[in-house]
Amino acid sequence: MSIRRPIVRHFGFTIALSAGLYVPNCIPTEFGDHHAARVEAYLPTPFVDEDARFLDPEQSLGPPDGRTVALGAGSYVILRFFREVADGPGDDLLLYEIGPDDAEARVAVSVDSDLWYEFPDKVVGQVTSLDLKKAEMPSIFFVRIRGVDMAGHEPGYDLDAVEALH
Ligand SMILES: [Ca+2]
Ligand SMILES: [Ca+2]
Repeated sequence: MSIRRPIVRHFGFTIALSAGLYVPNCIPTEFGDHHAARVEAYLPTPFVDEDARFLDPEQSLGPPDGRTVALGAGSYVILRFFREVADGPGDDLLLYEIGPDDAEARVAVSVDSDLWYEFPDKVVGQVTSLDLKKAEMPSIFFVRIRGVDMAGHEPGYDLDAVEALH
């Protein structure tokens, strides 16, 4: 094992970036990041106080932690993984939602954030798993989650995290 590797692992992307080692779309899987790592785009729920704490899309990054962004009707968030998420055996993505309100959302995936595949079934419930096989994409980098209703006190689908299983 080289000397550099444990340093990069320990300090994560900050060191990788400052050292000029970061190449887009080429983060090695050894970084082990299994969760959405960046907010690529976000449209808040219309007509809701933009300062409301549940309108912070960064609450949907990283592992599930109980903190969420509320995706009401008309809103969406596009999240990016820092590594390629492959269509492996069985389901490939998990969405974590919090709330007893049965809020629903629509999920789409993309490798380039240009061409999207939106899954035909709305997601609902605390944990939803999705199989990229349906998208007919060998791998993806981006996941888009669209709110479709205003259920609950924090209106819409309360997204906590998105996890890659492979
Ligand atoms: Ca799969
Ligand atoms: Ca969260």
